[in-house]
Amino acid sequence: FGAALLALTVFAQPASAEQTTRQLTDVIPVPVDAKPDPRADFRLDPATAIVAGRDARQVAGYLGGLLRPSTGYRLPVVPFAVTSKIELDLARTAKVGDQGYQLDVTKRGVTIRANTTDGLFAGVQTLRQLLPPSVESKTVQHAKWVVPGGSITDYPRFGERGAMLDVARHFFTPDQVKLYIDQIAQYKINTLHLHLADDQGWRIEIKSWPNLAKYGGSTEVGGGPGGYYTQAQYKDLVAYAASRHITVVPEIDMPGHTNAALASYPELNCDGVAPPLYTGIDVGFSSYCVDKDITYKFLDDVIGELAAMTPGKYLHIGGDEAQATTEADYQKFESQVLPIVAKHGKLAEGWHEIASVNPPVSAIPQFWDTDGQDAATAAAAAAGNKILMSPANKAYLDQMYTPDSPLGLHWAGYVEVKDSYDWDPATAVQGVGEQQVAGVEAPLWSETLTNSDAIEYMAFPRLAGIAEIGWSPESTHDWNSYRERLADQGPRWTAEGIDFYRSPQVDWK
Ligand code: TNX
Repeated sequence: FGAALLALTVFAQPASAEQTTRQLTDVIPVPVDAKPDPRADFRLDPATAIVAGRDARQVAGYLGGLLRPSTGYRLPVVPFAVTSKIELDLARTAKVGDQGYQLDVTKRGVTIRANTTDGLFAGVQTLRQLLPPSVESKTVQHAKWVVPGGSITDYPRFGERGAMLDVARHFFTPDQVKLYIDQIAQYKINTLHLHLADDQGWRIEIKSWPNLAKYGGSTEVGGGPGGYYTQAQYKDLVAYAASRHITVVPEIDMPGHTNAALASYPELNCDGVAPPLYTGIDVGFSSYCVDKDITYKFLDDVIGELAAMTPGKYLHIGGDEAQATTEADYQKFESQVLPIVAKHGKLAEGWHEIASVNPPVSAIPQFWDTDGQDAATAAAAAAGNKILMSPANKAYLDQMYTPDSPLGLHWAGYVEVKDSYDWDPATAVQGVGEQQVAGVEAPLWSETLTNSDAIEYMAFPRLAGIAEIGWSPESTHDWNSYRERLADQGPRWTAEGIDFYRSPQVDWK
């Protein structure tokens, strides 16, 4: 009897994750609504085609590119119905808004419907996670490519789910940024905030002020060679992000965090003397010269060139940690800069300090502090401004996980996987409720990060949690469910080559 029981126990274990059909809810971010139908599983086969009309062809091409390497199937994109299909249907779809989708799986195929191509793309990310993890492999795998039967209706809680990459403290090449774009897109992140200028480096070519990039971009933290994006490279990055349905928000930090610019042009300094380039990691020591006209001529040129090559609505003007600028000067400075942003047809985003200058109602302060309160941010929310949520002790991807983390800073505390998941954007900041929240963003500062492995180690798993908080309804929030779904992502990340942190809080598969 004992032996029989033992045998039973052994047989009750699934042989491997690959052989079990996945559940319709085994997805991050967890969908709004899922109705499984176990009799309706669909299995991809060599004859499966991707059906898409003209408007959906870009997403179809992306989907084919994802599935072909591991399945080895041809997966042609065709305009008409076939027997075994994944269909992308851009059609009026009730309830899912402009970013959501409806996904239906029957024995004959998968249909994703959405009102927009953004919605179709989001649905594709869900489909991808419904397939076995080895679908992420870059070489042909022998697996049963089964998609669990049923229907999903899904749409985001907040419009903006962002990731920020600091390319100023350490420079990352266009290919490194593209890799990160591909990685964040799978969690329905729709905004990439690029921190393009700080004390240690200026990373974007400005044709009217060429020394910014050439000299101001010539180093980085630790004294490495730095680098910058030419305007052509930046436009290519913006287009690449757009192909992943991600909007780029470029940031030029000011009036502080400006040593690289001040070092490049002596006339931007109050005393007319350029400071040396800076390769340390202190903050709060630099400021533009608020009383000089040239400061605003300079910023008009910079913002003008940046606006002209940025299709998104928002430019980020920093505004944080201006300890080297007096409060009166800060007010004066921002009251001149905000109209320059508007003059070039853009709306302003800024760190939450900009809430103190009575910004236009269209401006978005980004809350980054750890104590959940800031009177000016609450006042801006009361005045109708939307607030972007990045509380550092929850959402900062550069903070160490534990005292043993080999990378990262820890001024905001240690941020383990559970910490980064356990918060609610609608109660994170006093006086800022659900309706005033623009969304969430996970910033990745790069003082201690020099390559893609380091980016991956800090972003994964935490980015997935921030993405779920920004997308899934508050009613689905549940650490135990989340940590099980997160465990499922491990084999996917391994197949993708993502070097993630294997937190002991998760029973990795
Ligand atoms: C604070 S929070 C900063 C950055 C640093 C970061 C390091 C904020 C808006 N500014 O300048 O890189 O801490 O964690």
